[in-house]
Amino acid sequence: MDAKYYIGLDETYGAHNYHPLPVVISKAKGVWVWDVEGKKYIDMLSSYSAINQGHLHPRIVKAAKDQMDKVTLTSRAFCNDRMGPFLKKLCEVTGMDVALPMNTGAEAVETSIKVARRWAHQTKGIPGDEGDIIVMENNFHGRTTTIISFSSDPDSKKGFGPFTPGFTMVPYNDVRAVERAITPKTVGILVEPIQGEAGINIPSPGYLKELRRICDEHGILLILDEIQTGWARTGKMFAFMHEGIKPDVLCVGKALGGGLYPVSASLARKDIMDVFTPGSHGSTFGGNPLAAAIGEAAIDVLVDEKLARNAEKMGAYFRKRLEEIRNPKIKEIRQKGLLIGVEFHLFPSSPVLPICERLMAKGVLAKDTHEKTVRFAPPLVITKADIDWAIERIKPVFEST
Ligand code: IF1
Repeated sequence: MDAKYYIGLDETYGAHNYHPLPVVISKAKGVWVWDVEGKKYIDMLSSYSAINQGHLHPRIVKAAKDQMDKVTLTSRAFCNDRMGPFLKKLCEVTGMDVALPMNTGAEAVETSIKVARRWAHQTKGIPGDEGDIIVMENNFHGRTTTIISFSSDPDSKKGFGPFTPGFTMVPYNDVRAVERAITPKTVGILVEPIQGEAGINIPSPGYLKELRRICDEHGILLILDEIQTGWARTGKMFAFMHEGIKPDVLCVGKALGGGLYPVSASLARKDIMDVFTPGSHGSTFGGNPLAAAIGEAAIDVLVDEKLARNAEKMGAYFRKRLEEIRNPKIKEIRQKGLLIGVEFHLFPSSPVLPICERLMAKGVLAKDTHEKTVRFAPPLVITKADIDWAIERIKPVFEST
């Protein structure tokens, strides 16, 4: 069966909520994927940073297989022998006190919103239906009804109302705007350390530190969404570690599942998380033994293989190689570790999608973001030789754009 056959099935039987590049992947290993016709590509997206450890990392696959022979699901009606060790490791690697395991990123964000609101209700006396969370323009935190309620992207929202109130939007990377937006009803600030979907939008150095200061001064919570920036992607285990600060609430997901399974969590200071009581929040699958075994192995690989350090080194090398490409239509390269955006001047006359299609034809899988930026976020196990292989193919495409 060729690619057309599978794409036809998707189009006939699937909802039309995506416009994927027309490549049908049937096999993967490390930084490489193969399509149904056997053509090899380098994966420069890593499923939006969910495969930082590389496809089918043997240690994570083994952990999953071993666990599948024991027990995979207990629900939280009972305890299991994998969740505790997993949560302990999760707290140690993030520096947070306690964790609440969920499955998808959106659930981790929802959990964080709920814990922050209830904390403000109980400790600050803000009435239960009046708490306000400050969010940023061009944010991306997921797809639930509440989360899209505070999106500034009309595509994500149109027709999906009524929306959840309780969010105030300010421009990203604008400390003064945050200060101006604070009222006695403010619960906290929800922010991505780098805005992924907005086009690899890197704030000024010190931004998170300033937000930390504001939160301390006003007694409100700093809620960081590190679902995309976490797990070594930017050259540190978490992006907040670049600024020597700590959040009050932290959302993690994506690569915590090692590319095998959806595993996410909301982590917080103990006194904050204590507002959750039995019955107030939960998930059938959150913290299940299979997820916990995979999550533990996913963390072990990141730590033991020093993937943060590799992301830092390979990110700098990738950037240097991209900077060698000469084309006045390249407006800017934004890079932190192996989260890289190359913005073109082309938009709005033409979006960068055709560039990604031409890269695909050459064997490089990358995805555009917001029509003017090509994003590169390869698995963090990438080597110099892999980057050279990619650059050899990226260069002619970028030069002739
Ligand atoms: C899709 C984007 C990336 C995220 C941050 C929470 C979530 C995400 C910072 C929700 C998810 C994904 C969703 C995916 C595409 C992808 C994405 F383009 F949409 F914005 F990475 F850049 N916080 N991001 O980036 O996590 O519930 O999906 O597990 O197709 O919607 P989720």
